[in-house]
Amino acid sequence: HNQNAVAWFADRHVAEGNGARLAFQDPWRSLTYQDLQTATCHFAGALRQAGIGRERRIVLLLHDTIDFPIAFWGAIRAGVVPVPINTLLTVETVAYIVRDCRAAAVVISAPLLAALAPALDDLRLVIASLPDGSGVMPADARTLLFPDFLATGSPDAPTAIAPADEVAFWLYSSGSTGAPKGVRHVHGSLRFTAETYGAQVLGIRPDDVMFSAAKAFHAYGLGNALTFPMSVGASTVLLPDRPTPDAVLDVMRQYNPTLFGGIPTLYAALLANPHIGPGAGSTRLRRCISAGEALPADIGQRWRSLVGVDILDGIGSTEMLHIFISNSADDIRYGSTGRPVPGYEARIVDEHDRPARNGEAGELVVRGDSAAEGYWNQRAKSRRTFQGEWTYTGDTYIRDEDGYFRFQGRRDEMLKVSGVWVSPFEVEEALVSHPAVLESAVIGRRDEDGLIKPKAFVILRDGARDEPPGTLIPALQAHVKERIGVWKYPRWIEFVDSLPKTATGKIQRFRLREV
Ligand code: 3SK
Repeated sequence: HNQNAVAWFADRHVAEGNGARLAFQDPWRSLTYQDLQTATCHFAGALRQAGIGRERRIVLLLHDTIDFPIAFWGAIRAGVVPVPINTLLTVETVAYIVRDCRAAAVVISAPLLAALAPALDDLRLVIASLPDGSGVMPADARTLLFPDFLATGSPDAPTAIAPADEVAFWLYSSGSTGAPKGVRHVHGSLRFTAETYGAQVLGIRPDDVMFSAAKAFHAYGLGNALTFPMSVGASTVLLPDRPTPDAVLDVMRQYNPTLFGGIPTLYAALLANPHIGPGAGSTRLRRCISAGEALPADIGQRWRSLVGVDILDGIGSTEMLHIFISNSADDIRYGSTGRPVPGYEARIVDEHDRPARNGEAGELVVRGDSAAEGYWNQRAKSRRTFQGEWTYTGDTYIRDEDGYFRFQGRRDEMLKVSGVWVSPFEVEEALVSHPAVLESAVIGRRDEDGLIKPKAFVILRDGARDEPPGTLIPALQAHVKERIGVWKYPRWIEFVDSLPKTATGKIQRFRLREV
């Protein structure tokens, strides 16, 4: 039978008589599984009509509205490869990606058009999505409004017959250095992540309502908001705007989601919000998950006591599509990333690829069937990352005596201080456990003798002050020494109002090193 992912994730529910179930809602519109099937058939037909054939790429530069799943699944239905990308990228990066993947068209949220227009110069077809699905005349001849584009496609467009191993979509992974890399994922990987993490850790059920503050263009958000709910015929609430704490709390109160996907920075900001309380405003919240970077223990514990729900912290990667190590509902150890998700294997290796002993830091490598096929046109990088069945993550981890994995930092961010490895993350975690600290980022800086020592950038909580003046820095240094060891304390502490982050909330330490 056809292993095109759209058959299992979308059409199956209609065939089983569940077409009337709600699949997606955004602030303006909602979509049942039947509506989704019809709209994606139109989208596939419209691509065909526009002469965009099998395996061509189309870039999705979309906010989270119901046009996102229509374009993503419509392309997959046609055998065309959707490439969702981050809506916050600079015009230069968008131009690079559009060229790199040789996009045949772009589907773009209309509010982004003006700023990103120079990146789209060479495209023949631009499909503009207005947030509320309404119509405004397009600016030029090659630009079509989303509904007008859909109308050009016959709803009888056939679904491309695809094996599970055919590339279905790409994501772009932006490391701390170098140009973003096109990560090519196959149809079968979507189902694998849904049947492993989605079913066994998130524990998603047909009656769930999911809300992912992490956006659908990111692998974490894509699983949370699109594939996991669709794997069981559940529904998703989409928030097109930036997930500020106030916007998130509004969604929680309005839609009462049962599941919530966030990232540590957002959980920290929500905890600092005066309106945070039981269920974070939802009367039905039953499970929260976190990824993107390691969740400091203190944030998990405070969330548990204020909101009344645990946060299951895990780690995934764009290359592995979703989370492969995680805490789970019956096995939570705050401060750790948990243990391998059933279906995945993980090990830690030293620089000679030998297994590290328990407690010894090394690179995390992982095996599981959702690994990407490779990077597009980046052979050397593909060979470093995808070695046989194992994917090298570039993250430094230790496994403790009880088998729990603990994040130490990116491989290239670990600090050797006085001959001993220091994890920037461990120092950051110690700092945020101080009541005055909201967030922190730690990098290595050379002292007057040219030796590397930790330096911290710190955002203070509202109301926290250096009072009496000059006392807070020594207090924070003493706190870190006491918690994690005297040699690990930050020799310099700089108070800042914000930290450089990726769109998904990961601290960009390399940008702090440039300051
Ligand atoms: O950063 C993560 O932990 C993550 C999780 C799921 C999917 C993708 C990523 C990068």
